[in-house]
This record gives sequence, structure tokens and C-alpha cells, in this order.
Amino acid sequence: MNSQKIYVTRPLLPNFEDMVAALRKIYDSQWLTNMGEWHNALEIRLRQVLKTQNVSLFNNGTIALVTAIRALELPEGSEVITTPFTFAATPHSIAWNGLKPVFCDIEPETMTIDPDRIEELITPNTSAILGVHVYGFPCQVDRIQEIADRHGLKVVYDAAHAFGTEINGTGIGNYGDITMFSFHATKLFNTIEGGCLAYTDNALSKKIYNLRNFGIKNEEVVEAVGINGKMNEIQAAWGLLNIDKFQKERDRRMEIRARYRELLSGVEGIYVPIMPDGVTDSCQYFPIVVEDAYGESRDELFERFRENSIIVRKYFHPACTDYECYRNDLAVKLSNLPVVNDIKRRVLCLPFYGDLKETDIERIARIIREHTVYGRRS
Ligand code: T4K
Repeated sequence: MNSQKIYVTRPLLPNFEDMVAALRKIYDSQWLTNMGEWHNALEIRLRQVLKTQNVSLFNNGTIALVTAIRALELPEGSEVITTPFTFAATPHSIAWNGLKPVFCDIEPETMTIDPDRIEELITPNTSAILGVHVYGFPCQVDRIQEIADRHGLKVVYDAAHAFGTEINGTGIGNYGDITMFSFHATKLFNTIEGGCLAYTDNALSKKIYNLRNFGIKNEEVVEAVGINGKMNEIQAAWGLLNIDKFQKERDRRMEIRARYRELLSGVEGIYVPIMPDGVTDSCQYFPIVVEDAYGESRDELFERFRENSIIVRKYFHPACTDYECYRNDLAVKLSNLPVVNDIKRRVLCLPFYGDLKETDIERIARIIREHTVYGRRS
């Protein structure tokens, strides 16, 4: 790997010696997985950090989301309204449950599912709404819940990007029936691969525990078609060591975000989305929107970054409705998604992680500004 490259993100790593010491203990115990000591300690810690009543750890966010949907026992073949402006894992988790993702447009400001567009998609076959707190921007949780209550629908949230996000001090995992967090290496808090489900209904706890472990109730009884979603002890130890570091990482990202904003302020045609008031966010990504007034397309800017070994990312282009596995669906062909189809051509996630140097931040901002100062407009 070229060490000169600057990536969109870099993982938070535990202190090396601490990890070696943890490994020593795991070696000595010879207990490697299946809800071990480190696993259980991490679940308890996450309940505090995420400020939620129940947390179930998983081996990755996708299996967690698949299991969340399964646990809600939605009618076979029913429809789940979701956003196409997300990672593949979101609609795939619906489809893997034998359900049908129905794609809804997003709000231009937060890029989350647009509550004004949900009701027109509800049919007698709709069973749930799956919102994504994309980039850590919270969905309009109260409005979504109100719609769901009125139509008798379940609500699931994909909070893969929203670790530590709070709305006026309430952990984001307290909204909807179940919320999934991802702990992939690229996330603010990581266990290399991993994830969890957070939920307030205690009755779900046993069900999720069993579904995560092949549906096994006890040595004699397998009560459901479960899956293997267990996190192992080495990853749980990694997580326990990382969990004390994420706040510092987030603080540093806040400084970087402020610096980017300062350097990009006044650049015509570059819009930087802003978190709504009252939200403590995850600082997961730093997206910018390249408007026509910039005079260069998002893809041209992307290429200039690549020429400079800066590996920015077009999260989320293509939209899920462009995927081969969804685009031929009649409902997708007929869908009306003007905001998604505009934003997906304009959005760019800039490098954003605590170790990013001031000189790199300045270079990245200079590449954006260069075009307007010396390029087409000069
Ligand atoms: N829902 C949403 C909304 C999601 O965004 C995701 C995952 C999920 C659900 C599913 O959660 P998990 O099942 O993954 O827990 C990455 C991640 O693999 C994926 O977790 C994430 N979303 C997605 C948005 O980004 P790629 O294909 O962009 O990853 P990759 O390998 O290109 O990595 C991005 C950059 O990160 C690299 O350029 C460098 C850096 N990196 C990456 C890795 C893996 C490192 O520095 N070290 C590393 O080990 O998908």
C-alpha cells in the first residue's frame, strides 16, 4: 500500500501493548467465543455509552440488521420502506429476509428518508420502515414514529454511521423498535468487524440472543431458524480497549471539521451539510455537495483528488436503486426519487479521521479552492 496516499478514513487502533496483554489473557483462558467474558463486558459498556437499555453484540453490522428484521417477525413477502441513499447492506438485509425493499426519496438537507414521501408508498402489504442515519445525520425520528403508529408499522434504524449520536441527550438507539450500529474498521468506534443491536423492549432480548446463536434455546431445543452472529473474544477485547478512545477521536474530528468549514467557507458551489440543532453526532464522515455553481462536476473534482493520491469516496453513488439486483424491479423503475438522483451525482466524502494532519487538511481544501481561483473562473 502506498504510504503517501490519504484515505477517506483510517481505523482507530487500541494501544498495542494493551492489546497484547488482552491476548495473553484470552490465550490463558482458552475461551475464544460464544458469549465469553470480554463479549459480555463490552455489551455492558455499550449500554452505558449508547445510553440504551439493551445491547446485543454481533459479528458485523449486516448480520445484526438481518437479525433485527427477522426478530420483528414481519409477514413473509411484505414491503419495507427504506432509502436508496445508503450502503448495499441496508436493502440487502431486507431482501435476505424474503421481504421487499420499497425505496423512498430523501430530504436534501440531511439526506435521510423524507417523512413527507413515506405515506404515499404505504400499501396494505407494508410492514415496516427502515431509516438510515446516513453520515450520522439523525432521521426525523418523531415524524417517522408518528407515521408508523398511525399505520401499524414497525420501525428499524440503520445507525451504522451514528455511533454516539444523541438527540437532545437521548441516545439514537432509543428510537424505533430496533437500531443497528456497525463496528467495522471504518467506523468511529470499531471492533475490526462487528456491530450491535440496541432496543428498549426487554422482550426482544431473549429472541435476539437465540437468533444470533442458530436459534438454539438449550442443548435439547432449537426453537427458531437462527444464524451465527456471535462476536469472538479477541474482537470484543479490541472493542473494550477502543471504547475509551472514541471520545478523543470524535473531539479531534470536530476540530478537523471546524477547520475544513473555515477553509471551505465562501467557496462558491461547495455546500457543507450541517447537523441540526440539539444533535451530538458521530463525526463519521465529512460530506460535501458539489453544486452547479462550482463549475466543475463532482466526478472531475474526484479525479483531481485521485491525481493527488487523495482517496475521497462517492458515498453513496450509485444509489441502491441503480444496483443490478434492484433496478429492474417494476416499482423501482416507476419510482420518483429526484433528490436521491441529484445528490448521488454531487456528494463527496473528504478524508476525515483524527490522525489527519493540518498540512493535509490545507492541501485538501486547496485542491477544492484551486479550481475556483485558478481554474475555469480565472
Ligand atoms: N449500513 C450502512 C449505512 C453502512 O454504511 C454499512 C457499512 C453497513 C450498514 C454494514 O455494516 P458492516 O456489515 O460493514 O458492519 C466500507 C465498509 O466496509 C462498510 O462497513 C461501510 N458501511 C461502508 C460505507 O464503507 P468500502 O467498500 O468503502 O471499504 P474500503 O475497504 O474501500 O475502505 C474505505 C477506506 O477505509 C479505505 O480506502 C482505507 C480505509 N481502511 C479500510 C479498511 C477496511 C483502512 O484504513 N483500514 C481498513 O482496515 O466499505
